[in-house]
Amino acid sequence: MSRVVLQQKVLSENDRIAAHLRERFQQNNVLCVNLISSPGSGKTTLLERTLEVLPHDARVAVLTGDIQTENDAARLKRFGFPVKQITTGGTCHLDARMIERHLEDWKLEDLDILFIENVGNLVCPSSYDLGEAAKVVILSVTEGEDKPLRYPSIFFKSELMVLSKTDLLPYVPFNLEEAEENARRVHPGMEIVRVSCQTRIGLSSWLKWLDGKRNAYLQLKAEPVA
Ligand SMILES: Nc1nc2c(ncn2[C@@H]2O[C@H](COP(=O)(O)OP(=O)(O)O)[C@@H](O)[C@H]2O)c(=O)[nH]1
Ligand SMILES: [Mg+2]
Repeated sequence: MSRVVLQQKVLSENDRIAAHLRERFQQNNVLCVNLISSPGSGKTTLLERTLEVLPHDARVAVLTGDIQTENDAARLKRFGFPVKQITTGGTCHLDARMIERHLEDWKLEDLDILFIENVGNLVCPSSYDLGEAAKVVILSVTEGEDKPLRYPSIFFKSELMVLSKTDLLPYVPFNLEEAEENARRVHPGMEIVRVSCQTRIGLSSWLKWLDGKRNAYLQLKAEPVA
């Protein structure tokens, strides 16, 4: 079997499992958000800042992916919500089967939101549907304004871009407007929030987006299919 044919087979098997996951998320009213970025752009930190402001009885869980360590799960478990590490052992993305397997002993009916922190990479995660309701791409101000042009697929597929680490703007040559323009060239109308997890400025825009997304998701479900 040629490499291309094999890759197509793997992807279509992934799509089949992802479609089943999406159906299960919908049946159980779980909003699933897939966070994607380069390594170190601030995915785990954004989740820490999010979990710390949620009420203790919020029905939220996190699956966090990494090639090697359990460090991110340890950081996120401190907030008392269910968290599981998915260690891929070398694979540069999460796939739908990994999500399915790690959800086995959680009851979806007990959840309102499932966050997935993907493996740090702007290329491979964009090809693997995880059954999420939305992909969110995080771009930090230390990475350069041209990332959306260099990795268009993930910026096109993500509903929201979080421009992170904005507290560092005085120290790095990064043009926010240009980065946003590049993102919207690839994905016209893309939603964008500017956030610093250090000063917490902009976090409310992210939380507002999340809240709006959850409401829209529930509403969409309530509407009968024509
Ligand atoms: N200055 C600053 N540093 C940040 C911010 N968010 C994350 N970091 C730092 O960036 C590094 C990588 O963050 P992390 O959340 O682990 O990135 P991940 O690999 O995408 O999960 C850590 O040292 C964080 O403390 C921010 O808003 N401002
Ligand atoms: Mg992380």
